[in-house]
Amino acid sequence: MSRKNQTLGEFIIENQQAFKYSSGELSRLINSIRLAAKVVNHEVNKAGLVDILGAAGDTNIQGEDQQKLDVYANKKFIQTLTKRNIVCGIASEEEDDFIAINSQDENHGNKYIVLIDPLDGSSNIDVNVSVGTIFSIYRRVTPVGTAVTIEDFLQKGSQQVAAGYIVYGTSTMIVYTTGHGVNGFTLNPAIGTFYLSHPNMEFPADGKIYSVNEGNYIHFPQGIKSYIKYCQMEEGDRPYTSRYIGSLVSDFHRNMIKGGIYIYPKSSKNYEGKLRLLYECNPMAFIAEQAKGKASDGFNRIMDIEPTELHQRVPFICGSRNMVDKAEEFMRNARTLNS
Ligand code: AHM
Ligand code: MG
Repeated sequence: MSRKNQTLGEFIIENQQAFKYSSGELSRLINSIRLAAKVVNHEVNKAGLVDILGAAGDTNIQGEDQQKLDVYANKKFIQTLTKRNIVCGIASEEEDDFIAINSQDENHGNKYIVLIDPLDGSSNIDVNVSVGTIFSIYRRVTPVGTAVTIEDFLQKGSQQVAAGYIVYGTSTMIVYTTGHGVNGFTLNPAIGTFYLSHPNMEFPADGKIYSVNEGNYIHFPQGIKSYIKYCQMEEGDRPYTSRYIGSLVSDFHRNMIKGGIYIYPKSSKNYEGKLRLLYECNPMAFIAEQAKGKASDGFNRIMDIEPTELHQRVPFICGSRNMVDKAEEFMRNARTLNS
């Protein structure tokens, strides 16, 4: 039974039994994410005060500049999960390859792997705009006690056991699901405790917000262009409001609370889209579906896509169910016209 003001620690313990494979391992894993989140939160919050801003000089596998805080958050999450010996493998948006943990130790019995985007929306850090962490948890498919392989990471989103995000916004929140709805916890920074503030979060079935980088409009597929025009049309409850932070976690979080749709389509500039299936789209899709929303690539359910590589990108349309249905309708109609 969840109740407001319950701490995240209490909630994890009380809800452990609801999880069908419950052995405490998943609870320990979520606990360590909670711990790392607090440390990263502390660092993000003082970002404006100390000289840790600016590109670290490295580029990640996608050829993008890494900000120093990305590097820090990446290190913190990996360290926390590795040192506490809870998972058997980690893949991070900031690492070229997955990390096998305890691969030398034949006796290790860890079942879970974690995929993480340690600090998403990082171009927003040095302008004091909210950023987020996204995580996704699976049971390994290879035998326990052996070293994890790429197969363990290339699972469909529908196989996720848990997923969540941390939003470092006006307040810091952890929002996550283990497949039994979505709950949100807000950090009380004075005492470093997360409290259940948003039990059973749900996307309204309809919404009035659309979130898309319209600067790329001319490069979008016809279906998306037509849907954007539909959002802007004076009819019924339209025009909708346009809101785009450029931080997936924050845009998603607002849309889940108020009702809305987030779109990052493929374009003639980014042929596959920009967002990563494993680190960004699958976890957000799991949360969306658990919150009665929907996530699609325009034609297919995100969580049914068979991953082929760790850093794979896909088009992403996610949010209030009726809005995503409508956007898909425009995509289908445009495809019919073009064929
Ligand atoms: P990142 O993983 O490099 O931070 O990029 C992901 C971010 C999302 O949070 C955000 O919605 C999107 O990229 C914004 O992209 P754009 O600036 O092209 O609109
Ligand atoms: Mg990202």
